Amino acid sequence: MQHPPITLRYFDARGRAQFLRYYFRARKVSFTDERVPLAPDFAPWRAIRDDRSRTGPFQKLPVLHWGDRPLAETPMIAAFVHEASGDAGGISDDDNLRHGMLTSSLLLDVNAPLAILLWTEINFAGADLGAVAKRTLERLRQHFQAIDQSLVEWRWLERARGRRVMLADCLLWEELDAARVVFGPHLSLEATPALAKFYAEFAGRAACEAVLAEKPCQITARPGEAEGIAKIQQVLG
Ligand SMILES: N[C@@H](CCC(=O)N[C@@H](CS)C(=O)NCC(=O)O)C(=O)O
Repeated sequence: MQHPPITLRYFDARGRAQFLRYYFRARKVSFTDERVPLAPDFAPWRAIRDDRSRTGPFQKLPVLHWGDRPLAETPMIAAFVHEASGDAGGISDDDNLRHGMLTSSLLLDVNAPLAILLWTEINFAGADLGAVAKRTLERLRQHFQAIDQSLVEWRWLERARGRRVMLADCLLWEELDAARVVFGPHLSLEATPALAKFYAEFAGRAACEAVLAEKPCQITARPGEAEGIAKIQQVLG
C-alpha cells in the first residue's frame, strides 16, 4: 500500500484505537504508534489536550495523521483508511455496506458499552455495578447472537479467507477479546459458533496477539481497571 507518513495518537490503552494498530501490523503498514501515557490525574493528557494540532477539532483521541491530513472521530478514521488502503475498491458494494455496518455496530454497541461499564464506578458514583454489569452482559450476549447470524448470512468468514485482512475484521477480533477480558468465564462464545470460529481462526490473529504482547495495556484509561474487572466478575457471581 502506498501511503504518506502515518501517526496514530491515542492513549496507552486499547479503547477505540487498538483495531487500527492491529490493522497496520497485519497489513505491514509502517506507522508511528504514539501513546499518551496513562496517569491517575491524567496529567500527560491535560498537557496536550488544548493543542488542537495534536488532539484534533474535538480535543479527543484517537487522531490519525495521514501525511499532513489530521483525522479525528474513530468511524471517520476507519472509513478513510478503508478507502485509502484500497480495501473498499477490492470488495463489492454490498460487502462495503456490510463492512461499514459491522464497524459502526462494533464501535457503538460493543466498544462503547464495555467502556461505560469499566468506568461505571468512577463516572457514576453510587451506581449499582452489579445491575449495570448484568444488563451489559445480557445485551452483549443478544448482540453477539445477532452479529453471529449476520456473519453467516453475509458469508463473512468464507469471504475473509479469500481477501486481505480488513479493518472490520480487526475490530471484531478486538471486541471479542475485550469482552473476554471483561467478562471472563461469564461470557462464552459457544452459543455463537461463527464468532467462536472467527475469534480462533482469524488470519490477523497473530498480528493482534503480537501487538498485545509487545505493548500490553488496559482496555480503557480508567485508573485501577484490573481491580474494576475483578469486581465486575465477582458481582456477576
Ligand atoms: N466520538 C469520538 C470519541 C473520542 C473520545 O471520547 N475519546 C476519549 C478516549 S476513548 C478521549 O479522548 N477522552 C479524553 C477527554 O474527553 O478529555 C470517537 O469516536 O473517536
